[in-house]
Amino acid sequence: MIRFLRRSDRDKTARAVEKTRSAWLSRVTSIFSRPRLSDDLWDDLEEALISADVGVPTTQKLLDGLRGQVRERRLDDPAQALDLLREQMLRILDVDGASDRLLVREPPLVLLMVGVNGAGKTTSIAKLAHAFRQEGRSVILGAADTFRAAAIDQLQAWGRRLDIDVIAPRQGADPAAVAFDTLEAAASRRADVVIIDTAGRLHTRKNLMEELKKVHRVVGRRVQAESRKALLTLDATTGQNGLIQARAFTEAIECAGVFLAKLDGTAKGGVVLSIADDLGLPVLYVGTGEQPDDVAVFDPRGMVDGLLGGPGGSAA
Ligand SMILES: Nc1nc2c(ncn2[C@@H]2O[C@H](COP(=O)(O)OP(=O)(O)OP(=O)(O)O)[C@@H](O)[C@H]2O)c(=O)[nH]1
Ligand SMILES: [Mg+2]
Repeated sequence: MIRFLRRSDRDKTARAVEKTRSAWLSRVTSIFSRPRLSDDLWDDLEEALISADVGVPTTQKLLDGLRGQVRERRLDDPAQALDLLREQMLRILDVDGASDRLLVREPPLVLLMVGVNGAGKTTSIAKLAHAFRQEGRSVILGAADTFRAAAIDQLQAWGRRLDIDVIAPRQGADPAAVAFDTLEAAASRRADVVIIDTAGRLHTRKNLMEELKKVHRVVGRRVQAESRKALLTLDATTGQNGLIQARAFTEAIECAGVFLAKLDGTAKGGVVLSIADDLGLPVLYVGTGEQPDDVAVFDPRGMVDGLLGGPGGSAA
């Protein structure tokens, strides 16, 4: 089995939630530095979690788990409760089999990038391509966003900048045809990784979602199931709204995991917990800026440390 991008980036993941941390940490610190556990403390924690876009169901789950353990172990020390919160968050983020989602028996790994308009698909593809290349893999990109000429140009510009081949649509080609051409080219060049860009689409546009399924089927006919993965790109700054859109995508096609873009730009990084818990999808990568290096292989512990401060002590 081959694992692409082996090393998870603990520090980089932690730094990606810097904005959330700075908006949040003083609040969490003051909650957990109180002398004892009280109803007030739970209420304030609930509010703090929701303000960071953890979402109501996931917040409830965290609080219920936490209170249960505090009762069971007869704890009264808020610092111990903070450690338990850390554990609960880790448990939620460790989605079953997350680290195996991108294992393939033999190359190529074929990624189909999907998501709503402007989520960050094309930029994230460039980042992944760059990271795969740095690991010594050959990469080929398919510009299956045939709606806008500018979209093809955008991917081609990345290709030139990073020295990566981009398969562009022939005159009048539809997205499925581009996907097909890209896979042909990948086979003849023996590429290790293929990434197919798609047009952003609102989850409510039925015909566009049907088109996406068609692209997915075309890939499915040429690539065995275990080697093709759809990655859902979500814009972290859209918080809980993004989740509603995400659900429509996961219902249309099976997604292996999430590329959470623009985590650097939001104080609502708690949304990662909802993605794991509500969608049941692992966050595999996070976007940390607009440059090719601004990507981290998601590390759950880095995320929790980033949100709550390092382990075994105060949140400060
Ligand atoms: N700060 C920050 N900006 C990002 C990140 N990822 C993408 N962007 C920016 O978000 C904007 C949209 O990115 P695109 O990659 O074009 O998004 P897209 O999903 O391909 O958009 P469509 O093709 O129009 O659907 C661009 O300005 C990117 O530079 C990120 O991780 N951090
Ligand atoms: Mg795009």
